[in-house]
Amino acid sequence: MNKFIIALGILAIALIGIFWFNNSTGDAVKGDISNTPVKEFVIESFYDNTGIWFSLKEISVNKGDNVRIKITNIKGTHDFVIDEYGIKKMTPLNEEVIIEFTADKTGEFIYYCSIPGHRQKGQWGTLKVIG
Ligand SMILES: [Cu+2]
Repeated sequence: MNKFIIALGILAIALIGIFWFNNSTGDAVKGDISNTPVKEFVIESFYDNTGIWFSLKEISVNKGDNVRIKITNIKGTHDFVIDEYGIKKMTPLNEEVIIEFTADKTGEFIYYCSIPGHRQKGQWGTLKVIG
C-alpha cells in the first residue's frame, strides 16, 4: 500500500513537471510577440513665450519594440500625430493620454502637433526606429 502511494506521488510530480515544462516552453514561444518589453516615454505638451513644445525632442527605439507614450497636455490645446504610424490623438488639458504601438517600421519619423501653427513654432520631435 505504501509503495503504491509513493508511486502515485512520483507520477503526480512527474505530471506536474511535464505540465510546467510545456507551459514555460509555450510562454517562451509566445514571448516573442506578447512579452516583448514595453519602452515607455513620458511627454508633456505646452507653450511658453519662446514657442510651443513637446518636452521630449527625440524618442529612440528598436524595430519591433512595443512603444508606450504617455502625453499630458499641461498648457494650451494640442494633439499628437505620427503620420507614418497612423497615429493622431487629441490630448485634452491635464489628462494623461496613452498611445501604444509596435515600432514595425524603421527610419526617422516626425511626431508633431497638428493644431495650425504649432509644428512651425517648435512642437515636433523625432521618433527613431533602429532596425
Ligand atoms: Cu499643439
